[in-house]
Order: sequence, then C-alpha cells, then structure tokens
Amino acid sequence: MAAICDKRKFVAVENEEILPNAKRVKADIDQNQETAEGDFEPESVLCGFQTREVLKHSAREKNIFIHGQIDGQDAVVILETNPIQENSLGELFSGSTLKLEMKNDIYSTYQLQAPPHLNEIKTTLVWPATKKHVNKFKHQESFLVEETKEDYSTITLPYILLKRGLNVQWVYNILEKKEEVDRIVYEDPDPNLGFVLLPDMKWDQKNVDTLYLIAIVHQRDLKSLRDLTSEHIPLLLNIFNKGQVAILDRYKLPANKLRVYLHYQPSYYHLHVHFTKLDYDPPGCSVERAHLLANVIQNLHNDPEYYKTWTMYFPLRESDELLGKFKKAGRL
Ligand code: DD3
Repeated sequence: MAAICDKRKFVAVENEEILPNAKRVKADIDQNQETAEGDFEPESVLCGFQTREVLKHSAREKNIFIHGQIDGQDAVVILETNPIQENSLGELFSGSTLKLEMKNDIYSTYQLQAPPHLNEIKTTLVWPATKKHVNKFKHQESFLVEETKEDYSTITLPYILLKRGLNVQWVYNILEKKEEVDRIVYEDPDPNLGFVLLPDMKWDQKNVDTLYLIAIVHQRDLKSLRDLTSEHIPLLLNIFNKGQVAILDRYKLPANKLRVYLHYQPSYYHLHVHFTKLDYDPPGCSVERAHLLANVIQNLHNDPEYYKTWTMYFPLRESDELLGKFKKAGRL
C-alpha cells in the first residue's frame, strides 16, 4: 500500500502533475482547528484512508459513498465514475487495449483499458468530517414535514440560528475570493443585488449534459426562501437574468434549457439559486424540495409576504436533527 502511494507521489512529481481530480472540503466545524493538512500532499491524501462503512452505493449511478478515517479523523469519500466524453472517443479507440471477455458469432464483449487520463474517477473528500456529514450521505427514509409560519419561528428558525454560523464558511470563502476563484463563471459585485455564479461541486464541468451551477448572493442576512419578500424581487430578477445570460455565453445553453430554482429546506442557510440542465435530473429537483425561481418571483409579486406566511412542505431524513425538533414539538 505504502509502496504504491510513494510511487504515485513520485510519478506525479516527475510529471509535474500536481492536482488530481480530487476536491478537499474542509469540515466547516472547528475552523480554527489545526488539521493534519500539512502532512499530506493532495495527491496522496487517500493513501492512509481506513474504510469504516459503505454509506451508500449505486451500480446504476456508478458511485459509492464511504465513511472512513484519515489520520484518526473521520472522513467521507465519494467515488464516481465519469461519463464518457464524446470528444475523447478518438483517443479512446486509438490509445486503448482491449481484453476479450467473450465472442460468439458476430458478437463480442471486452474490457477496454483506457489511457490513465481517460480513466479518472471523480473523487470528493470531506475531511475532517462531522457526524452530520457522515449522516448526510447515508441512505435513509424521508418524511414529509408541514411547516406553518409558527413552526418556522418556533422550531426551524431557532435551529438555523444555532447551526448556521458553523457550516457556511465555504460560502464566505467563495464570496471573499479565498477559494474556487478560478471557477467563477460570472460575478455581479453589487452588495445588494450581486451574486457569484460558479459550478456546483457535484458537477465535473466537462459534460454540459449534467450542467449544475449555483448563484450565491453577496448579501449575508438571507438564509432561505423564508426570508424573501417583494423587496427582494430585484435581487431575484438580477440573478435570473444575468445568470441565464452568463450560462448562454459560456455553455451555449439558452434559458429554455435550464431549470432555475431554490431548495426549501436548503442544505446550507445562505441564499443561493440552482441552475441545472432541464434534461437532467439532479438530486433535489423534485416537487417537494425545488421552487422554480420564476414562480417564487410571481408569488412575491402577488403577495409580498408569501414565503413568510404560507405553510411550506418539505422532506426530511430520519437522522436529520431538524426532524427530531419537529417530532419533539409534536408536529410529526
Ligand atoms: C457540501 C453543500 C456543500 C459535503 C459536501 C458538500 N459547490 C459545497 C464546499 C464547497 C460546495 C458546493 C457540504 C461545499 Cl460533499 C458537505 O457543498 C463547495 N463548492 N456545493 C462548490 N462550488
């Protein structure tokens, strides 16, 4: 094991290839905590990964979510096979070796051994990870929650205020240009109407068929849909219009090919808008969680307090702390 790691490190240095297709997400909790970061080169951080449990795996989606430890600290690793790129077909055919599996009449199957750069696995690392991160990726049953205006103020809001500061550091890093600077697709720097548009971590940025971008607002006091009033229509229209133009410019996808929406509940309480390709079903785009931005704008137009006053419905998973709060309040 160590030998392979050492060799890989050596090869990587020799070829001056520094960053593999791996992403580091520092756990948002304990921002000041010294991690073992300095002891690991990015290309060998997974060498000492000790698997604890497979959280979820899907042959169909070709991914696996693993809970383990690195250097004694909890970690989550997500491995996902990349889709085959049309523009790599030439190289794939000319540069690969075929291993025959079976042949019968005019039919034959093979395992194709592709050149290493066409054989990469998208890898996402959360380390050090909290229990919450581990739970997030565990396969779990969902329950539909009904949240009245009163439930929001007595259950959800106190929960958000307690937890919020902890897990949006990565968002501030993006807004302050401390991380992911080179990934920004578009920015409107206006403190009130402005936002940063960039690829979501889930998207490999290669395949436009699975396009997934997020617009993160510069304003820091907007937690979710529940905070929006008609006052924010200019902000929402600005994101809608400029986001669509930026995506047309960069990816040649027109507005009628895009699904533009907000989540409620969101996975992080700093207002953001999702832009995904219409002919692609990413996680979280179903009716119980996604609210089309176009509809949000109209609802606010018709009723300035729509999202502050109406009952909202959303799914929560078994181990979600917020679900526990609803149960405790006798609301489930
Ligand atoms: C997250 C929701 C959050 C685990 C995981 C992801 N897009 C992000 C850090 C940087 C990012 C995202 C939380 C975290 Cl795997 C816990 O997502 C991110 N950068 N969605 C981008 N561009």
